[in-house]
Amino acid sequence: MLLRHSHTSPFVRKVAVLLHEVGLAGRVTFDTVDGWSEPAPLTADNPLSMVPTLVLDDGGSLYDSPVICDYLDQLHGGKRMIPETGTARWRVLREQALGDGVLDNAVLIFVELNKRPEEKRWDWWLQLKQRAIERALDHLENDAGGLVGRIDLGTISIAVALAYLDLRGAVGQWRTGRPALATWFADFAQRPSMIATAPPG
Ligand SMILES: N[C@@H](CCC(=O)N[C@@H](CS)C(=O)NCC(=O)O)C(=O)O
Repeated sequence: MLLRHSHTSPFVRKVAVLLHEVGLAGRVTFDTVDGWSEPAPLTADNPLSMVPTLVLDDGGSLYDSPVICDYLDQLHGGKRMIPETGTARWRVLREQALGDGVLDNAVLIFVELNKRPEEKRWDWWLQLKQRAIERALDHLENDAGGLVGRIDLGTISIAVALAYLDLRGAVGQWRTGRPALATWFADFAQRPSMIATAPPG
């Protein structure tokens, strides 16, 4: 399998952490692309020109990151990263949605601050996105006890989202006032899967 990726994409990192956790990292080769420049090999596999995009051995492709993670989770014989049934399944999928939602908002903030000309910056939009992230973080602080000791797609998604906030500084000091979440993340960030997938530099 070939993963079309970029080094800083947090959605790619979610897939990469899962690959390490389930022991499939050696099955995937990586092709570095810039989705923003719409390269032909990427748009051929994913008309949305987004990473991650997974190219399968039969030439087919899968996107986006939740679909790729679901596919990969069915390729190994170990403990499922997405529980198959019950309340645990819906908790994990909801946590993935929350982590991905934080990332969607953080990426939009990054675009507003780094790609849009400064004179066209829209403060109302920026603050709307920042408030969504702040509310998600407050929710996670209240729920942090339920994250402890778990390795699944829910906790992976949340950890990757928090790491991206550190990388881009989308909402400043997110740890302030959220000690339980900060402590949980400090521990999760030490996992070999997180260390192996850290963005360069
Ligand atoms: N929902 C998608 C989001 C992926 C995404 O936003 N990827 C960004 C990089 S972080 C991208 O490829 N952007 C290029 C573009 O929008 O043209 C997923 O979960 O995979």
